[in-house]
Amino acid sequence: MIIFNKKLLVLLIAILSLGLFLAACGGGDNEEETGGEEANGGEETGSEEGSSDGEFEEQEWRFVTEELQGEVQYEYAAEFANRIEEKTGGAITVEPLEYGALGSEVDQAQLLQQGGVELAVMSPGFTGGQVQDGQIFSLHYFFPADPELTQKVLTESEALNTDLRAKYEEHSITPLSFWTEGAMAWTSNVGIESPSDWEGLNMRVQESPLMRESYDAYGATVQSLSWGELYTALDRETVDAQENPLFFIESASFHEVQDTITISNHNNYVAMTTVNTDWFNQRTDAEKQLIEETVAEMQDWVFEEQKRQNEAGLKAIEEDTDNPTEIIELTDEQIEEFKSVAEPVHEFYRNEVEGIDPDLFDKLKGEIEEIAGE
Ligand code: 6CS
Repeated sequence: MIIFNKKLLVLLIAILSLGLFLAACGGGDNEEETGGEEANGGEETGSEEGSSDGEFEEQEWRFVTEELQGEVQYEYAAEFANRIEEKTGGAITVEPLEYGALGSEVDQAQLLQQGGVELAVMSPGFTGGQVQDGQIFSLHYFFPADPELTQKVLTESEALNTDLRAKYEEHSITPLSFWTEGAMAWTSNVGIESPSDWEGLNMRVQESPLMRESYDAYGATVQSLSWGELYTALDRETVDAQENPLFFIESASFHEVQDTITISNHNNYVAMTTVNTDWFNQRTDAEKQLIEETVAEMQDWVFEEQKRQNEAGLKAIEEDTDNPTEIIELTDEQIEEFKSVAEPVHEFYRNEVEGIDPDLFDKLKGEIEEIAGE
């Protein structure tokens, strides 16, 4: 009797131990709850935990920018990272990367296209040779001079957010939004006040054939460079002039090696929030919605950020007595003179440049007229 009881006790202990062991190993049910590997586009997360309600798998995205910490693009990526982390309870983290971490602007664009990074802030000027229609942002006096109206066009335009987006997607780049970093100004040592002042100047441009055309019309020669090489080129006078928003002229110290800044209102700087197309298409519906909704919310945020930075940039240049810079504001008559040279380039672009979609041009022109005339 006693022997039987002992055997029973040993058996019970064995059954209990097995139960405890299975409970400790039991990951099968959890996997079903979190959606497993498949819901994460096939990526190993290294963890089964997600957001507090299990909606998002743990993952990390890399967000490369063309600017340094403190500048508009980098601060945009940092703000996007904060919002994503907060909305997903820390399940998704985003690493903002500054210019240079992964090469030049052209290298970064290629990296996004190959899926080496998930997100990038990209200036259309660096893929102008690939996505011909993206060159539309290089036309002078085409978008409204007022950055607020330009931001409205960039946010609302169907020609840009649907038609141009599709053109970029043929090259594995999905632009989720277009936004301005503010009005661009020209810097030089000669003081540009009329188109003829450009004659003989060597202008720095990005990788866009149309930028060449715009400056060629004024009589300048052009040279493509990454902005990281521009300070030295201006200092050594291998390049004579460049264009950028005021915050960037100040933070890259271009005003130190240039005598004048012309407030020309010829164009607003445009940047795009982009994602690798395949990567984005593989996201879950909840992830896509999270990204799109955050990008949409940030249109107003980035507009205020560039405004603040451009105002501070101008003030810093004016107060930099060690590096005095003459600031020339073009009069309405002077602007009309520039327009008379720049506007024929719009038609040349529409009708002559290979690979340009004239319908996209016409549609965007109509949308601009509608918004500017409101
Ligand atoms: O001039 C450029 O190329 C740089 N300018 C700005 C405002 N942002 C990044 C870009 O690479």
